[in-house]
Amino acid sequence: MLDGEVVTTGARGLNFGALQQQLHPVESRVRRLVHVRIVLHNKLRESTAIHFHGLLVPNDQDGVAGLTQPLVKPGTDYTYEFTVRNTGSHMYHSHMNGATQIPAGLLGAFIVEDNETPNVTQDVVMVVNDGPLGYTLNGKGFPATTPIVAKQGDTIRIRYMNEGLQIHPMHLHGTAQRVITQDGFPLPQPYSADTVLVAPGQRVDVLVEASELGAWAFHCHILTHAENETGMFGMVTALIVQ
Ligand SMILES: [Cu+2]
Repeated sequence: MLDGEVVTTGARGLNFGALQQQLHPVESRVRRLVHVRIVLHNKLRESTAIHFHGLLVPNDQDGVAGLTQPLVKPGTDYTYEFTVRNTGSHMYHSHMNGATQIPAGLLGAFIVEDNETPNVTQDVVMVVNDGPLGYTLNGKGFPATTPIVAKQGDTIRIRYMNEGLQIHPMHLHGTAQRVITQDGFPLPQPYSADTVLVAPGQRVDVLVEASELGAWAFHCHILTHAENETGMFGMVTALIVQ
């Protein structure tokens, strides 16, 4: 387990959380053509770097330690600077010892708003992850996960982001999920499904109409990530329609 922290701060409300305090993703929302400057302060006991996953950046800002930049050593700082060019649901995460650092929480959502965003009542990021914290949704396993609470008739956008090492088919009971974008690209033909597969590195955006009253189970359907002999755990939450 990592026991340090990475804190970065930048313009436009970008705040990357301290690892120990914030093992849930921090969300940053910006618009296209905004210029961002992000300073990584490495307070870990090992080297790190930040990759902006899905964003179009100059090569030397791509954050790949050992290829596009030196490792950011413990106790040192590193500054990233680029203009945000493409819209969509993107992510940022470590690109150094990633299989350990990313499941431990060195990650977040980096959402670039688009002018054609569908009108929704709620816009929810759901980071799915697996690693030292177990099987998690936004850094928590059931029953500590946060349910989505909606009023009947609401439309909810859910932005799945898989930061883990395994695939996770996310199954919602009671109503369909309308798949509208993948990896920030609008689908030419949106489609409906009740189980949406999210592979490592992928972002998949869906719209859900809260049409049916009740507390609906919402979980990964690889059931070893969700249920055992004592009940539900891990990648389980609920959609509560009131
Ligand atoms: Cu799963």
